[in-house]
Amino acid sequence: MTVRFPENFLWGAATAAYQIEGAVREDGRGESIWDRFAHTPGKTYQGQTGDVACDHYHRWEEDVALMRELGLRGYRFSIAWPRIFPEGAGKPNPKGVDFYRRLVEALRGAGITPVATLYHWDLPQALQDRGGWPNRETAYRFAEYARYLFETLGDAIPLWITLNEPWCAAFYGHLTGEHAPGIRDWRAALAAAHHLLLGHGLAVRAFREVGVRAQIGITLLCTHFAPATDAPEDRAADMRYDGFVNRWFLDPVFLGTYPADMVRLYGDLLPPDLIQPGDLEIIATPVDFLGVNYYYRSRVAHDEGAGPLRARVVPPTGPVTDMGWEIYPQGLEVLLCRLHQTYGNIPIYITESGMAARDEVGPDGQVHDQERIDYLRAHFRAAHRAMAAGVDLRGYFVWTLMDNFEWAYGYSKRFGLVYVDYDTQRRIPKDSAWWLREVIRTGEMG
Ligand code: JSK
Repeated sequence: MTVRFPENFLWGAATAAYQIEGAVREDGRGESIWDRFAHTPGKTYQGQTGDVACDHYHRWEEDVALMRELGLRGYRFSIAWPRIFPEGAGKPNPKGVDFYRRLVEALRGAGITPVATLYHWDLPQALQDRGGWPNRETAYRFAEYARYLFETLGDAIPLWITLNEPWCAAFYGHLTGEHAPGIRDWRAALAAAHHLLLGHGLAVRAFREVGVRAQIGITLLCTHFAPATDAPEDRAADMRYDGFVNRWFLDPVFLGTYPADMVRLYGDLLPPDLIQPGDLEIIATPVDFLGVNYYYRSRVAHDEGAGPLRARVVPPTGPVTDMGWEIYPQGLEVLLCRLHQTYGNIPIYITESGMAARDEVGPDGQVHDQERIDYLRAHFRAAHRAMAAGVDLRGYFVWTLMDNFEWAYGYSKRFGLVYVDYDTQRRIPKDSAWWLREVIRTGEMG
């Protein structure tokens, strides 16, 4: 069956500042929690850091030219808060703003729609020193930073995203400690999650107040969960995991409530003064679209010993990526249809979807990543089925434009459409990049 996407479908690729830019001490950039975390021994693969990464801060012109050559229609990047406000607040740093202004102008000149994420995990360390996301004040600092960018770059960027994957920022950052700032505490994680959402809502309000002629949304990790078996206790565990990862963020943004089952489950992990009167109204300030990051399915089993969730993820049985993540395209269709049913007919962009593979440059100088092509094709088809079922899907951004710093995994995981040789910074488009170019050009994938 031929699958055809609409003419104006926004096909693109995504990146994030700390994962590609490097130049961490240039032009007045302040320290971020990821600089501090990556430079702490034992936190990342082989102690790797984003100090240089893909050197995109210096090579952005070449990178925009590459995107144009690949026929991308959209480019999702993130703005590094510590480049704009090196101390988190106070006086903005004009050189930081200039970098993103030049990038946005170059993208528009190349016919590529810029999509900017305001927070992709690189909190200014100065704000961490004052308590970070578990401190309510951080939400207000975020809204001030956001407002400044709306005033300076607002109309030049058609799509704005407040937060990327607040689940990861809150729970990898403050519960498992796998990400910056490396805290391990349920209360801190839940406080961080609430203040991230509050910061989101305040930023959306600032966007409306400034009157930016553009659209704004939030990007949430939407994982497809399924019970490990049909047993009632596994089904209940599956519900809890879904509440933990998906509903805890979707419900407040789109329904204006935290899920009651999870509020009960968390009990006194949620102190009475955390969620203040009016917070949920702010968080539920209407957005223009939802960004969905979809990677895999997790199957969940009841586990009485597994903390407050009493649930654990069981190892996948099907095919997996180099991250060990199950390849399950069907989950994307189910998820999109469920979002549509539960939260209404909201415009959706897939803001991340992709896979890590053990890519290598072959003797012919090319990178033959057939498994990534297969992965993308299957997921594009799943997205298309959801559209046929009525989901208002407007675009699809592959994670990621080029191999980059994959957080705790350092440079050991390659998700890129473009291969990066870190010794020379040479970019080599993989077969998947050329394949995607044809999909974009024709709107079909045979
Ligand atoms: C890739 C984490 C942002 C960008 C990329 C996916 C990820 C994820 C994605 C969690 C998850 C799904 C949560 C529930 C339960 C535990 C980055 N995204 N990326 N990294 N992590 N599961 N255990 N197996 O680099 O910067 O689901 O998972």
